[in-house]
Amino acid sequence: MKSMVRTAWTLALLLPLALSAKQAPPGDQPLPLAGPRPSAATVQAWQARKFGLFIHFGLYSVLGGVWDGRKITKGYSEQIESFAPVPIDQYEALAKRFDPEKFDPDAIVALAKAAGMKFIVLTAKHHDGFAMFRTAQNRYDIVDATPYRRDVVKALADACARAHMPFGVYYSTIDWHWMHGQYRPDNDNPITPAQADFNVAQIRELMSHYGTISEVWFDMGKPTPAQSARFAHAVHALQPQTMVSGRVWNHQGDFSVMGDNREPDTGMEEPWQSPASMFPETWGYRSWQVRDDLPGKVRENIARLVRVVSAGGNYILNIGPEGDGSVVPYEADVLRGIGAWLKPRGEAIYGTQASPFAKLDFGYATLGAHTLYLFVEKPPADGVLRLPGVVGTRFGRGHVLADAKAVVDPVAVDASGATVKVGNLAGAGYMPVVAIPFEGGLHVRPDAVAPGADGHMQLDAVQAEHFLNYNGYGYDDPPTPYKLRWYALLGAGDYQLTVHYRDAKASARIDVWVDGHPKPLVLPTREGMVRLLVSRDPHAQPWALQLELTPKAPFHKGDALPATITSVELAPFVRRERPVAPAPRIDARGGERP
Ligand code: H79
Repeated sequence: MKSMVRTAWTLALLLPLALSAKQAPPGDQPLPLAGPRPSAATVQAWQARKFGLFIHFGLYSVLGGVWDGRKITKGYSEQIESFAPVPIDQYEALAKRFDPEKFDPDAIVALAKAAGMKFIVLTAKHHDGFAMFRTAQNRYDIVDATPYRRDVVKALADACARAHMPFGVYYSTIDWHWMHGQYRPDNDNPITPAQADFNVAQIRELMSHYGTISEVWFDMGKPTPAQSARFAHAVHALQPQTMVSGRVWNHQGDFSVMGDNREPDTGMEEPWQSPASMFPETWGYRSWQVRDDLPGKVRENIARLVRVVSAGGNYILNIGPEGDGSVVPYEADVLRGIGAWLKPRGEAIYGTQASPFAKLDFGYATLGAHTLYLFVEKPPADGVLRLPGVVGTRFGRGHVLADAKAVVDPVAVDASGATVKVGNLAGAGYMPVVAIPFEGGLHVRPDAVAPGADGHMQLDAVQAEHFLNYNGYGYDDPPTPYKLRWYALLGAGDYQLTVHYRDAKASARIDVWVDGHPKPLVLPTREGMVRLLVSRDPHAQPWALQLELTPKAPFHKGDALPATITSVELAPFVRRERPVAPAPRIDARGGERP
């Protein structure tokens, strides 16, 4: 069953078309966001950071993926308690051996800086329920239960404050200590009312004693919508500017989180983050992990960082320190390797916007205020980088970052877009970055669908840009589409629009947006088609009609399209005036004149 759910989830990501309204739990409507929330300026600053350090450190680090002399290969090593499984009393007894004398918060902050990372998130409490901070809720914490007796969250929070490094905490809402080992393989446990109270009490501690918390990385469990809202509110009530992760579930977060080691493949309008581990098999320290090909690991993470940033997200890369608190040398080397690449190329990453291009055959792009950055993953044989859809943009002369010798020709623009020829990039290192300044705006026309010879046009769901809601009812709940967008090469005029759909909810209502103007549409049956007369806006961009389908406004975060849209047809609508036939003129002889 679990693998079926997972397959469905993967398919849903690969094939947004497979998403359908019927996958959402029946009758559940996401709660609107209430109470104080981070300001637009906070969200912008959070988004601008782009690259951060995740640290999985806890009692499990002592075991390093080994129990009873066996390498535990199943599950992540931070979850060894459930996967070995380790008898609860023996797991809890690990606290007496937990003495991370080599944990050096200032050195960790310095390492993050050397990697070019702009924020740090530490596991304050993972699923094992062991608090890496002093809690008054029980004695299962690093101060009360270990010989170390020091508050690691506090030590790292203070080191971050000294270095002006934003600091956040990971907090799992499940707790095997509390739940006495009710393990579920996907950690989608319901949260009891008493445990929710316990969580809120610990969240208050974390939000009260550790200075400014940049984000709370809630994870796992299957809280009710009301519990998710309560957890988010517990954070915001004390620190309204703290960003809450989408894994508080039920669309109550301030940013969306992709699956572990996952990236989105569709457009994102929300702030979002992609969480990554050094090796997909574990986040916590695994002593027997094979760590080879250091340069390959550095390149893999540069590529992931670039992909995520070019899609508009933040990349948070994890290290798993050993039980004595030391950072695994290989992992430190990976971070320093990324930093060596990033330092001279930072302007292409930090503070940039997502790529304006849906796809580039040579690699990726990001957008600065006055500069387009091109990341050349696969240098074309002819050295020509093609930028489809660019129109009416005044480019300056480009250059290659960190390589003063590489020659970049002037940008040429023609009907199919812009091209720029780049000289030999052999000296520019891995993933060369070409920076091309522009004046005013950069104008890119997205892919548009052309009509057939009769002016009739069919827009299939596969051709649409899909916008998805993430972090719904738990880790295995697939993302749901809330917007489809197409561009159609149609001129001014009126069009008969036909929406084909299936799996519609009862009395489903959507809005059909043409050139930014909505028109309501009711989907009358469970499956079928429905027509609407629409007009192009003569003041909109003349080159194409923009069509969007959304839930009926006002819709809020988490609402999904109430049906699976399969296609939309557009046909020119000619107003047939009832022909006023000229009265036949009768000649004198009674015959009609021609
Ligand atoms: O803290 C890390 C994980 O321990 C936590 N999220 C990240 C940041 C997490 N807990 N549960 N899950 C993620 C969801 C379950 C994921 C699974 Fe698996 C991955 C189920 C199957 C593959 C874990 C690994 C269980 C079996 C293998």
